[in-house]
Amino acid sequence: MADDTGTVDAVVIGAGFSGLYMLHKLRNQMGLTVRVFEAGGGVGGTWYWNRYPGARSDSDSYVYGFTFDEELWREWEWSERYPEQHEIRAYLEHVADRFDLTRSITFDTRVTGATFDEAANTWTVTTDTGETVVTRYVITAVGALSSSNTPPFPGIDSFAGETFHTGLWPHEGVDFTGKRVGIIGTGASAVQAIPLIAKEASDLTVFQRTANYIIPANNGPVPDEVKKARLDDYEGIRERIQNSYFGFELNLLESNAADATDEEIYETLKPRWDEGGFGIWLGSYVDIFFDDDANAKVRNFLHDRIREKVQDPATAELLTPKGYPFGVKRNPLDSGYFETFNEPHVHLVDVKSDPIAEITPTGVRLESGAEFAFDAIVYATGFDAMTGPMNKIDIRGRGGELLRDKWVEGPRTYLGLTSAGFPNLFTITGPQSPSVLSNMPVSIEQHVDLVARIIGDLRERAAATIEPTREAEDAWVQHCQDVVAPTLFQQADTWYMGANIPGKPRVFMPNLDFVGPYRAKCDEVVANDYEGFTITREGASA
Ligand code: N01
Repeated sequence: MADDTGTVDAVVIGAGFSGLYMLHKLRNQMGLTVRVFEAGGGVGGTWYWNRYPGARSDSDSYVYGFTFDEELWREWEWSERYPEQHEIRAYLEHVADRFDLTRSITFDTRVTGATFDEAANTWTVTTDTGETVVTRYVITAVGALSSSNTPPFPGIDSFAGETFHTGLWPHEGVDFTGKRVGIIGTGASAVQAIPLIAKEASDLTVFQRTANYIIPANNGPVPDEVKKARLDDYEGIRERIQNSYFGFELNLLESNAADATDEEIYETLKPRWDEGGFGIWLGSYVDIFFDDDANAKVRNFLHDRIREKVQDPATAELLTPKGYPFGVKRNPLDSGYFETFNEPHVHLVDVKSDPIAEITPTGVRLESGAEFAFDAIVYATGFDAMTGPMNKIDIRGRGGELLRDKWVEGPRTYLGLTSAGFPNLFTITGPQSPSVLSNMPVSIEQHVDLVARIIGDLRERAAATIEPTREAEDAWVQHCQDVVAPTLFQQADTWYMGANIPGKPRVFMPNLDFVGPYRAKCDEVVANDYEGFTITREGASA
């Protein structure tokens, strides 16, 4: 199929990590014609939109990039332990240039719909700029956290000052110097932004609904000898992260917190705390994910650290998470978050006990009647995660079924990559894959490689479509529930559970098989001649 007729082999939605690599794979390596549509004005996805102060990845930079090309991996040098937003965007621009990707990407264009034509076995993709493209394959590379959530507070449009959402930050930046700022939310975005906004604002009020377990990032330059050792170990690092639990070089301990004395707990956790990063979470005792008593031992350690950092006991108490286990809500990493609350111009307001009633022309009013006046309000209120970006698009499969209708009780997929009744539609790091429970670039590479493999096989067989059977899908949905059931993950109100969006079904959305075993499962499906899938030939129906 040719590029210039409105007909292509594949349409990719999104030009972040996933979309860029998918384009490279399909167009450069396999020779397909591909159109990529990207809502932003440049490449980067998450890193195009999330430009709030302090935005950086919580993954160590040496594993926060592509590994599919050794030269690319070697030639890009990150400046710090964690890559900062500008740097990640520059990296992705470099990737786009290096592989000549931009010419196949249409920017400032949002895909509004994709409809499957059962007679032709093609998809018709429409955009908000009025384009229509017919294609054999649709790959959603829309990201799990790209549909920003601003709670529908009454009066939200009445505020006379400036408002910002962390996930849609102005490109030119924001100067808060001398301003009275209110920030709603204390998730990973807020935890990064608050210390920096506090440096500029004359007065900063933080509205907290749920205190988070927050771990030091311990960011800084990486010593030269560490950099060199990593450069010498490309194959090893790649192999280890691909077969790991979470896409990092972190392994859960074989020993249990339940069996450990308080001293042993301290000796195990303190070096991980000092090291910073996810080691205290994803490289710690395995039983903290299953056993609340074991989990409580780690919680106690973390509570002590908060009391060490926050001077005012009442504020420390409010910043201490309660009512849910450690590690089942995404832990933010911080650089001076707790210490910021020692500043006299920074105030913490508990909106769990006294929720926000409305946004007023001058600021925020709580249910108790307490009022706060601001020059600017920052919504650090997160995203309609995982299913949100997919559900924004009118994706119609066989019989005109809308994907969002099919998913009304929660996502239904096979392997988190495909959905029955939606042939040749692939969802990179979609719900029910490890996705957000992993270091994303690792899972993205795995899914992109898998999709390319599937499409290559289909073309070799001159097949028209692939889609999962309802039985395989039902079994996968059940499997995802079975894996999470014995864990503590479902006890907390998290965006993993859809709990941050009023009315969203309460379903644990990621897959908890872990990165390595999930990869092995996908490989097994392919090796078993696409077990669980139906493959049709041209002219045949499923
Ligand atoms: O969003 P969040 P985020 N009234 O959903 C609060 C990734 N990320 O943008 O916890 C009052 O975590 C809400 O309260 P509660 C990362 O995976 C990565 O910070 O629901 N408050 C919460 O405090 C992360 O997990 C990186 O009770 C309300 C906050 O808003 C994910 O993105 C950096 C409210 C939202 O926190 C999302 O993080 C940043 C209401 N009505 C983000 N509604 C890096 O790797 C919501 N809240 C660097």
